[in-house]
Amino acid sequence: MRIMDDEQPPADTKLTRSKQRWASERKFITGARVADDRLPPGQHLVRDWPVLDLGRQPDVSLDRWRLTVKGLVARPVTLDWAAFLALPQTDLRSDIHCVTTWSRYDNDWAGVSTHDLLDLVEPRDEAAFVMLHGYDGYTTNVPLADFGSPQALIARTWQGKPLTREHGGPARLVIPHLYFWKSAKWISAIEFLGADRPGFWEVNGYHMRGDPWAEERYS
Ligand SMILES: Nc1nc2c(c(=O)[nH]1)N[C@H]1C(S)=C(S)[C@@H](COP(=O)(O)O)O[C@H]1N2
Ligand SMILES: [Mo]
Repeated sequence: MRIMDDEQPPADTKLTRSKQRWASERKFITGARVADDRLPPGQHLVRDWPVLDLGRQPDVSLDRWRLTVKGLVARPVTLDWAAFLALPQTDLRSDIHCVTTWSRYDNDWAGVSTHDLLDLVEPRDEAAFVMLHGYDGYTTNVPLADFGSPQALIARTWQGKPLTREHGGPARLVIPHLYFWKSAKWISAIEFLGADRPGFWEVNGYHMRGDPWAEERYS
């Protein structure tokens, strides 16, 4: 299929409308203190792994896959799959917390840590935020400090197997200490910015940072 990197995803869908309504009603906000040190407030545990996206799951073959790193960096780069695999590979285990209230513990990921990616491209001093772009046209923004968390990586496997297309394969971002909408599936570009800019859900009422322990669900 065609890679829809420059096309905006449709904002007027049933999912987008109900999630906009949740934001205006501040649905799922408990105001509770942390239930335990692992499960954030308002979350419940699941054992399966739900699929959530805008309903377009791009089919990006490995030979056409590219990851572009651009913006306020000393050494912008476009990686193909071989170049991505040639970078240091890291194993990380983490929990998932989705803003729709499910959490899933003990996900084993392998891929390139954002720390190693930052070493490669060297963000300029002015860089303070990152915009993530997906092959489906999705965007989401995070502070640079969160992007560079030691737990964050561009994952290509989950539980030892290649990430499936529905979960964002060939490669997706994982930033486990933020709500999972910040973890862009089918990642196509990483853009370093001086000033924060809202991505897809952030335009639609969702938080610019998205810390689950602070219940930063909505803006
Ligand atoms: N490219 C892209 N990434 C995305 C999304 C999307 O629609 N497109 N949805 C986000 C949301 S809202 C969630 S909760 C997680 C879901 O990831 P999963 O389907 O692997 O559980 O992906 C996030 N990353
Ligand atoms: Mo989500």
